[in-house]
Amino acid sequence: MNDQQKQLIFEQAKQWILEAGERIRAKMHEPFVIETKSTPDDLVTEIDQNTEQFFAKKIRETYPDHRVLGEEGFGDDLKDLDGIVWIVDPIDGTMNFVHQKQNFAISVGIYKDGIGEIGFIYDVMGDVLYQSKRGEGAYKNDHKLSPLSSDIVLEKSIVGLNAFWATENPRVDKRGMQELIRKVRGTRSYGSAALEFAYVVEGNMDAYVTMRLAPWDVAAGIVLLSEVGGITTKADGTEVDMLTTNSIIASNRAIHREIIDKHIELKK
Ligand code: 2AM
Ligand code: CA
Ligand code: CA
Repeated sequence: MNDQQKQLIFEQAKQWILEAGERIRAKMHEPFVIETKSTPDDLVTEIDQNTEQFFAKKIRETYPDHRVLGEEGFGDDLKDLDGIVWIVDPIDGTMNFVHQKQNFAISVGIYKDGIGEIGFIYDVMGDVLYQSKRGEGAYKNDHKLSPLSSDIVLEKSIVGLNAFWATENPRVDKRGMQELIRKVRGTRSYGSAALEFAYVVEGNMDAYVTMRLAPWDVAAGIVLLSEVGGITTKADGTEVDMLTTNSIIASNRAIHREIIDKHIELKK
């Protein structure tokens, strides 16, 4: 992908994302079918499915050699990340979409040979598009975001985390998480991993800590965050694997190591 091709793909993706957002806003106040997936709280609506189909169709028609990794199963069954792969979450924050009709996002990351080249997170109801190309910075709509401050300590940080991880759970020791909650200035939980990433990118939060996310939850956010000097790893500090689920610490570099070393004790 040379710079010109990257720019064309970027502009095309942006157009589809804005169009998909428009379609979601138009349909969301009419009745829609809600189903559950793995658990009674794991929701999917026909709008999630229609939106992913919209992207899969556009991508396949326009770029037959690109592949799609999507949450709702309309993409390809990927065994590797060779070539150009669009990693799409049509609605991130479906529970918010159903219950609140806000605080959900479209997340699109475009990777080449496993490297994140383009990242978009679109806050559909806020009409805010976070956008980035690798090496060219991150933007909130047309406003270029500043590099994250290096002058920050955990005691004065705001950290995004789901309260579930501070209760007894199979993945992480709850006491470490409780100490983290007590140490930081404040915690937040927005219910959309993509938006939590976006808030770290714009410096509204200093870290986002969670124990289980899928590739489509993080693909765009990782690209955006690295463009402001932030870092995303698994909760043990190792590299995120974009073909499977991961624990995630997405954070300002100044506090990343301290969160991992002092507060995260993974089980098994
Ligand atoms: P979703 O709305 O696309 O399902 C909620 O805290 C965040 O976690 C949302 O971004 C949600 O994405 C994601 N999420 C919910 N269930 C998940 C699961 N079983 N595995 C990975 N991510 C999940
Ligand atoms: Ca998601
Ligand atoms: Ca989703």
